[in-house]
Amino acid sequence: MPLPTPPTITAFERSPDGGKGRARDMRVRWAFEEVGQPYDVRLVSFTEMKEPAHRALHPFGQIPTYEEGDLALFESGAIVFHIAERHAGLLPDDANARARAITWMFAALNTMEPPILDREIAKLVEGKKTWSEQRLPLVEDRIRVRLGELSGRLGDADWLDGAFSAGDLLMVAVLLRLSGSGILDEYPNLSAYTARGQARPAFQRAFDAQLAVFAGRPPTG
Ligand code: GTB
Repeated sequence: MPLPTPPTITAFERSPDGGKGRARDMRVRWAFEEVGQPYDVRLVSFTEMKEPAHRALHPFGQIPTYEEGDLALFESGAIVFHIAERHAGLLPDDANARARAITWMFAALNTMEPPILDREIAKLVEGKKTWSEQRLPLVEDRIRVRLGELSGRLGDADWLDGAFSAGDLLMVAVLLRLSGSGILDEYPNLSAYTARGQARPAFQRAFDAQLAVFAGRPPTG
């Protein structure tokens, strides 16, 4: 019996961070690792991402995408949700607990990630503008508001709602975008929470797999 063909995702052929876990294929890789689903990776260049063949998979010309048989998906959150729905381990069986875990997935992507992304744009894209120095503290304070609220909700729990779920996976992936900023360190329970996520063997396998792509390659391209 031939083995079923694993799903294929796309990832950067060259990454600005050299594969240190920031690009959004990382959260998809992590979800696969959590549920024990093998996957293939097709690396795409920045040029290829904007070509019609890739845009047929991803209308915005980005990574990650997901292909399995005649199903093609884009959006890391939708892909993680798809994986979590089809395999045990990332969403609870109880209907209400499952709905709450899905709510945390949305909270990670719709409430926490936008101000964090705004900070990256403020630094990387707008960093040389004359007004950047005035704007950045405002952006960072908006992040602090959300982190304070999240920190209050998490309290001293290990995970956001009972057992580790796809909600935690996305939340940790989003919070990790603050690594090196010092902002997360202001919230010890959130620092400990992200460290707990990073310590999961599935996270480690995903991180190592993403990093391995870039071994010996320059970080951008
Ligand atoms: N909402 C979409 C999703 O969640 O899947 C966003 C997808 C997205 O932003 N993809 C980025 C992309 O393809 C890669 S993840 N960018 C190329 C383009 O738009 O042309 C963003 C990212 C990339 C690299 C780093 N890094 O190296 O630090 C961090 C984050």
